[in-house]
Amino acid sequence: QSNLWFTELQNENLSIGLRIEKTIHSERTEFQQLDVYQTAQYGKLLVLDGCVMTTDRDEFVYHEMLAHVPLHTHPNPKRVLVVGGGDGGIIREVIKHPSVERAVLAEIDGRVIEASKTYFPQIAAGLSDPRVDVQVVDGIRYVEEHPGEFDVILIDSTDPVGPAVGLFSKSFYESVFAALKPDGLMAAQTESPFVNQELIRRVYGDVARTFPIAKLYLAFVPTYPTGMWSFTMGSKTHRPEDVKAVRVEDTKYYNLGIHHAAFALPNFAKELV
Ligand code: AG3
Repeated sequence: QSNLWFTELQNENLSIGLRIEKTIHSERTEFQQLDVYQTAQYGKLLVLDGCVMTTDRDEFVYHEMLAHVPLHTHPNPKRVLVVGGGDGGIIREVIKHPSVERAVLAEIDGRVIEASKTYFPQIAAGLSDPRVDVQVVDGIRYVEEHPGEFDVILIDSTDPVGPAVGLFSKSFYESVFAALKPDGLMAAQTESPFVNQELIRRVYGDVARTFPIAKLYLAFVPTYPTGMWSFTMGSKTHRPEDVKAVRVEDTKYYNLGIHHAAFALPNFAKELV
């Protein structure tokens, strides 16, 4: 076996290591460093600027939880926007919902989309669905230019450094609010409650000042920093606790019990909201 290891330095005191069988792809795009590795433990691994984006074996947790929790909270989601998410994993879950008529992907880096189609075909599969409109654009501008259009907006960003900083700002959540219909809702990935407390506190506060309903929920993603991952939902009218039944059965993590359990916060995380 090889003695090559991929290490993500998650902060100055913490890292995750994965044994690499081979480097599959490596390039500097216009926006970021993009690498694909074959790992021994988790299958193929997609890395942007040194950070784990997704792996073949654990991608389902994050993609299902960022898509199905908000989509089930909306009684009839027809038009959905995904900001970021160029690998296509969120789109794949979104189009499992029969009510969805159109799903737009607004990804700034077209190379991420291409790399995913080439190396992660089972994650990127949904990108060629006729209901999906793939736009290689700045998601912030796209949201600003489409007021009142969407039932659900999902923000599948990288960490709040580099190209994604603007996706964690109060002004962005305000444009997301404006881009939603009168009963629309949004969800964003918001990092780990073990190591990103300040970020979660600030983002939750900004979302709660923008939307009448704000919620934090959690899932276990093995390859992200600490494994405990948070998502922040902002909703104009619909409440996640009112969900009575699941409309999509073809899932490996999400189900009705998980939908409700995800909003139960440990005491240390309650203090962040
Ligand atoms: N979005 C990235 C989540 C952040 C991971 N952070 C990290 N590894 N430091 C994932 C994109 C998947 N569609």
